[in-house]
Amino acid sequence: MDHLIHVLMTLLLALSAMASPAVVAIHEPRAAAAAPNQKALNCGIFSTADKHDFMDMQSYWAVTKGEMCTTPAKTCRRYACKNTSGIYICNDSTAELKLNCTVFHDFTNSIGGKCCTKDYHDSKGISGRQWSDQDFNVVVAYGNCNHGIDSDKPAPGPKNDPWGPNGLCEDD
Ligand SMILES: *[C@@H]1O[C@H](CO)[C@@H](O)[C@H](O)[C@H]1NC(C)=O
Ligand SMILES: *[C@@H]1O[C@H](CO)[C@@H](O)[C@H](O)[C@H]1NC(C)=O
Ligand SMILES: CC(=O)N[C@H]1CO[C@H](CO)[C@@H](O)[C@@H]1O
Repeated sequence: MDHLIHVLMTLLLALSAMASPAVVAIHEPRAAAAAPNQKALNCGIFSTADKHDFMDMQSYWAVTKGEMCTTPAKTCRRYACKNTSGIYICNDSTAELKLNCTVFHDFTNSIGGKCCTKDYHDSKGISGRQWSDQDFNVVVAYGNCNHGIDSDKPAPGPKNDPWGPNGLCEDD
């Protein structure tokens, strides 16, 4: 009996010794470059996207695919467009911006959660720019899907129609 207990104890110790390296590995710090953090958020500064079309794009745009998002220097690249709504990553730097698309999800979530919060029934427009601490920003705004992905910069509309076809951005 004593012998059996001894064997079992030894086996348990051996198993826990095998298990522990995996546990340690999970807690190891990530080696990759620092993930971008969010800085200032500007709401309603551009012609708007439609809230429903934005929500729809959120479910399939690049961030859902785990691919690399490559944005040329000094360019706003449109990563999704639906009817008259767009999602953009704008690289302010003179170098190409290449990051895993998944890092941008929190940026558009921030815009969707904090900008133009009024109910869709009362106001369907949404626009916003979420800045990062790494020389790029992410934008939800009006988009002309007939234009090339790098040819439009998000902007306010003309004085007589600043919000564009999707209407104004309003908060509760
Ligand atoms: C991007 O990140 C996701 C989630 O962490 C990961 O599954 C995917 O493999 C990464 N893609 C690349 C190209 O590294
Ligand atoms: C597309 O957007 C315009 C306004 O920008 C709207 O009048 C039209 O109904 C939309 N079409 C669809 C199919 O959602
Ligand atoms: C780094 C880069 O990949 N490209 C430029 C555009 O913005 C990025 C932010 O990651 C800057 O680092 C660049 O210099």
